Amino acid sequence: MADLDILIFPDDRLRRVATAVTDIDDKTRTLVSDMLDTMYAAPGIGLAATQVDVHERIVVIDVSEKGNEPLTLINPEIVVAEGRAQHEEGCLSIPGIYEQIERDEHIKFAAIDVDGNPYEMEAEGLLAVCIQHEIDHLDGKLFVDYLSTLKQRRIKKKMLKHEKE
Ligand code: GNR
Ligand code: NI
Repeated sequence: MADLDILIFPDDRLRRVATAVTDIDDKTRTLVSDMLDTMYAAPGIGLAATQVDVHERIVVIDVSEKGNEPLTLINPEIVVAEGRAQHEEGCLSIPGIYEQIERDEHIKFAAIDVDGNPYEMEAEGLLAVCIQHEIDHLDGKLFVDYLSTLKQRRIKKKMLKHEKE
């Protein structure tokens, strides 16, 4: 059971663009396992490798009520998107901040699982929101980037104030 440290906004390392995974080895499987432990312990419904300072395209998600349906997304890509919907989002890297964000409502995504098998899946609701939030992390983007510059400035100030405490 490994509990990894999560980077907190406005850490510059959250802005790095992650590189594609080329082979899934024991190191990858250990990282995925540690990321799942960290996500469940937080607790959160998703975690991108970027958040634990590993800049590879790896995401774990579990939006189930019981927290017993882990998904691993390696090199995830959205292949179809339809509609727009607003949802309240939070982020383990921006604790205490919750805002309404507009995203694609229905998506189809492609990814590779932890055994190296490619798969495609359709998603809507919270799962669709979470996948887009996590892929943004891999691209160095955060949900606060969609807010007004005024709100962004307030959030950054609040985070830096809490950091000093
Ligand atoms: O735990 C999380 N909850 C959440 C709620 C609404 C929209 C997105 C998320 S993801 C977040 C965990 C996290 O920061 N993942 O990067
Ligand atoms: Ni996040």
